[in-house]
Amino acid sequence: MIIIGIVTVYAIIMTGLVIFASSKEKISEEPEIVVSGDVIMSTKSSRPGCEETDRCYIPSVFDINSGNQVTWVNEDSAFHSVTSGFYGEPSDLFDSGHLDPYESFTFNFDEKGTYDYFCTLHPWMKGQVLVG
Ligand SMILES: [Cu+2]
Repeated sequence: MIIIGIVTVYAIIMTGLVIFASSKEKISEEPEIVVSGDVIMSTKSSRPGCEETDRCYIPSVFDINSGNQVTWVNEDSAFHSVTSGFYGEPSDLFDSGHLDPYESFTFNFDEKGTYDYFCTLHPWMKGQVLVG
């Protein structure tokens, strides 16, 4: 009886250690998932309110020289898009489609100008790329 008890306790401890070790592994892998980008779709941008603090797309205005590209990364847990134009009036220059969490989208800007964009899912999300 005592032996069975000891074996059971040992099994429970080992199971706990395995779970602990695998959870630690996941934490150490996390930074590799994060893609670096120029503009971030922030957490909580899927709810209205981020526009009040200018934290839907961060930064909401991005300056580049013509011929360069911009990469957007969705760091939120919800879908987002990067779509040229304004909500209800897309300009058809670029459209990322729905970006999954940690998915990114890159577009090359060859001509100077001001490029407005928005998220097709969240009308309050707006940004601009200024190409000089
Ligand atoms: Cu969105």
